[in-house]
Amino acid sequence: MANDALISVKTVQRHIFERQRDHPTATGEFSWLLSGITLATNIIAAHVRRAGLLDILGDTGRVNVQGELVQKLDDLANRTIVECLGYRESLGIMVSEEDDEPSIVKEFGDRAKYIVLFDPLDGSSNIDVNVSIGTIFSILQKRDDAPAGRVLDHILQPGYKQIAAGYVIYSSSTVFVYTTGHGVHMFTLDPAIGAYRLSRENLRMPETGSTYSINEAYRAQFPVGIQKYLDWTKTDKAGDFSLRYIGSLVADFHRTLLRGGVFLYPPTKKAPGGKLRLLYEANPLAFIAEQAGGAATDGKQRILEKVPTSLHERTCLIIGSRKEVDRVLSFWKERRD
Ligand code: AFP
Repeated sequence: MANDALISVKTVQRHIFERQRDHPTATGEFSWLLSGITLATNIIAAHVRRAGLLDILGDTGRVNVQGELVQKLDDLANRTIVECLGYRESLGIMVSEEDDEPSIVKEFGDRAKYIVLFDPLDGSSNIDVNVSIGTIFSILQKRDDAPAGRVLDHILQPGYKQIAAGYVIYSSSTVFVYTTGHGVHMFTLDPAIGAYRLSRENLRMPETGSTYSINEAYRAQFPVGIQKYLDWTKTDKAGDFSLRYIGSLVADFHRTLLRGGVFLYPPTKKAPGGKLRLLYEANPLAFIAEQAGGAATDGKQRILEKVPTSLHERTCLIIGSRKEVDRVLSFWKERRD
């Protein structure tokens, strides 16, 4: 029994390494970069677990580029990721949701060819109240057709160009989910050995689901079509729909990935173009959703086809089970006002 348990240990590092063997031209640099992300999130998880015991709750007093008060844990997570990735040879640029400007780690060269974009701690307003939070990341490769010095040309690529994306949710357990475009794989941090162990390979999102996730307090500000969808979820025809909203995108998405249903952040009067960040939130989660058989749109176009025009661009987001996303769109198309 004890031996069986040992034999079944498949860590995220081993998984990445085995996948790399399917690509004979792979140099291992990309795997090394991904392992930097798992190391950083492992460190962040350790701090999150002890947050109430250390002086890391509350805010730093600083306001970030998004106009939000930076929480101490936001800051710590940001610095941890920068520290763990910064010295990896294959990394050229890091872009954090927390920082105004991208940080150029080194000039692009044969080895430094990757760009990592991340939201170090998603759901900051939940930190101090012990509700699930997460880290989201997206990896791009430098463009061959753009001059190395034109940093933004390399960063502002549509989401379908991502070569990997993933997230970690710090919750009842710490879970790591990633894709490199060959399915979605899920790992759970085993605190006893400090490593992420495989929980589910080739995860599929249910085609449909009866949970909708939205901040319904903004209802009066939503387009009429979205309000009509919300009305429909409460009818006999819809059946037994449930509303679940955590307010940390990672957590709301993770539930949707496993159970099906739909997450919506439509336009509001306050944020007519949507609230969520295209590069650090919508793109990586859209990549994962599609790889798991789900869908993601801003209401007009597939998220992965949006061409970003600025670093901190925001977007509307409807993401989840394909059939439920289509249903929302059919309501919204009828009444866009
Ligand atoms: P915070 O990081 O400020 O908590 O924002 C979290 C978030 O970007 C995303 O994780 C949530 O889905 C969304 O905002 C919640 O927004 P509302 O508070 O407007 O519902």
